[in-house]
Amino acid sequence: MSAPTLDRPVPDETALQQQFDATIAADHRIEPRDWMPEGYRKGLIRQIAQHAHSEIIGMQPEGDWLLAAPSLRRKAILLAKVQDEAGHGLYLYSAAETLGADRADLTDKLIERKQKYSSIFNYPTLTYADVGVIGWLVDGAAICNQVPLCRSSYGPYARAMIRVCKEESFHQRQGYELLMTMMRGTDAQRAMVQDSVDRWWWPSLMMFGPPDDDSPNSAQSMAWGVKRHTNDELRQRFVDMSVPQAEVLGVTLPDPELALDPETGRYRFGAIDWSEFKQVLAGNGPCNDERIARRRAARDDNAWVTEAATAYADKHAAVSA
Ligand code: FAQ
Repeated sequence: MSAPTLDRPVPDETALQQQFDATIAADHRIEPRDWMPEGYRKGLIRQIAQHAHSEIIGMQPEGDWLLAAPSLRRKAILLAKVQDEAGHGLYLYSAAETLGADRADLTDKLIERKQKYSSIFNYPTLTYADVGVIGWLVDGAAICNQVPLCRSSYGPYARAMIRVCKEESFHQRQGYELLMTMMRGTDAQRAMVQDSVDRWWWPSLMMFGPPDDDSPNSAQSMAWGVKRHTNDELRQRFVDMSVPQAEVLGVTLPDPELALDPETGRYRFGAIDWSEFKQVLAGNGPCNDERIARRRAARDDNAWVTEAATAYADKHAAVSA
């Protein structure tokens, strides 16, 4: 009698694909141990890496105000927010690693401009009102975009989004509270808030990505359950959410065409300048060079820390072997 074998038959690619399709159709999660099509893996690494890079580069515009915050309280709030963004970047890089990506390699691709980060972080923070407006509009847009990603089909990404969204909701409220305080202040402070809203409104709308008819990744990403809504759907949701908040704040959104459509109950808005978006993506925004240069310096100047930690870990491994 032959010995029992523990080997299980290896399913063929067609069976694996069918299993993957069935998991997606049932709205269950794909986990790192599961087979997945190469396009799904690559597409996720692309999106998660760009998201992680956005969080890390996104520390810079607000970080510029850490040494010039107007009070100890504002400094403590800002410091906590910027640290949260670093944490979000780390969860996201970890999620990308579960797909086989290497974090150092992703950082190199960012610095070599082979991978993107959100267009919004290529604009300068000129006044402290910008800190409030980033919290209100940029975190607000990020939440709108990311709450549906908590139901994304890839387990580690979806789970990371739950905590990220909770923290970003807090960021959005602190930004709005800062703006409320400034709006109750002097005429100069109110003017500062209005000027900031004027500069950040349109770039915030661009955060949602190109219009649906010019979004090469959307259809496949939605079929795989990575994205749950199109770019234009989420942009509209953000506009509908922000207009009443602007009214309560007492600021004017810089769009003369913004008007409630009584039939749909949604706000119509003016045309977005997609040529500006394309310029920023091509590396020609106001701060692209500065953002990348600072990230490059952080990698190069701190390389000795990685080397020392690696040497220490190797030494310990050798001793315990
Ligand atoms: N900026 O085909 P689609 C934050 C690229 S986190 C730059 O529509 P997709 C937190 C896109 O990658 C903000 N590039 O692409 C925070 C693609 O290029 P590729 C980041 C953009 O992926 C707050 C090409 O254009 N959030 O703010 C942008 O289906 C405050 C064609 O586009 C996320 O990443 C853009 N705005 O849809 C931190 C959320 N839009 O990759 C600090 C997750 C598009 O083929 C302070 N990501 N592109 O070379 C997503 O939901 C999606 O990736 C979209 C784009 C919606 C961004």
